[in-house]
Amino acid sequence: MDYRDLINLKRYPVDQYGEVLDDRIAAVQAELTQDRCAVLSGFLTEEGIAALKEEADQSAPHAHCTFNQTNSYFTEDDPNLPKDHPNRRFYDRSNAFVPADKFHTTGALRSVFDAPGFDAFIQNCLQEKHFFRYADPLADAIINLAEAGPGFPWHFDTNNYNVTLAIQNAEIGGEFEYAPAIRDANGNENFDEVSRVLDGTSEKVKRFNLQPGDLQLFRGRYSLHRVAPLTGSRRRYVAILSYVEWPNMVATPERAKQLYGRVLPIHLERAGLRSDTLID
Ligand SMILES: O=C(O)CCC(=O)C(=O)O
Ligand SMILES: [Fe+2]
Repeated sequence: MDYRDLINLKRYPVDQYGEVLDDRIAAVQAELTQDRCAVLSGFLTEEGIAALKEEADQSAPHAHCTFNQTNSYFTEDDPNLPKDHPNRRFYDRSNAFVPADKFHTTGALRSVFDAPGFDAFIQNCLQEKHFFRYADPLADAIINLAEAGPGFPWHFDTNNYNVTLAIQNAEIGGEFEYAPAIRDANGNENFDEVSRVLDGTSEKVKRFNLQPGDLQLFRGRYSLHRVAPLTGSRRRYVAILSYVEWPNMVATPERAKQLYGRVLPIHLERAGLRSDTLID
């Protein structure tokens, strides 16, 4: 498909340097600084929304579904801590990813992701110096689908930022909720406020539903966030586009198996060559 039909280039002329694009980038940067979150509303055209929804519907049978229990830190239980410590509060999570290799290179999702100027635009918005596409053939551009259930419970991301494209909302629920910058890079975990968020009594929580066609940039390593539980028969669809700090990075074999249900030769070849796995 032609990206010019899918991306709202009047508002976000990613393929054309100039004043309009500079203004957009500056606005996104300001939002990110203020809130750790920026919503680029109406990033897709109506045709783009319809095409991505169609692609999500078609690819849904290929989703790899997992169910587990997780705390906000994706760590093991620590019986030495008090029972109500955030570390010990586990929530149900159900998750389904359609792996990247299930999407045609000429389909809607890849046509948006591969649009000229798209990567540079995102990099400029995020002001990231080291910025590469995730090189994992299962994971660089995926669709996350959620059916009625617990959503994605409160957590901190293991990666520095997320780039998501809203495709379809659930009938009820599925809002994005977050407490900006609730912990910091200096090891201040702020467990008291984290507990209040988990209890539903924090005043720091912001809440919104993205609309189909919105692009969201979010810094989630220090901002506790969740996708609220959802109900109804319509699935929630978001596309997740992944970038990392280093070239040639792929998931560990364990992670690929867990998230996508498969391991490719590239995961095994690269295993052991990396120092960490900072990608969710
Ligand atoms: O589905 C979303 O909107 C965001 C999910 C999320 O928090 C994540 O993938 O880390
Ligand atoms: Fe997250």
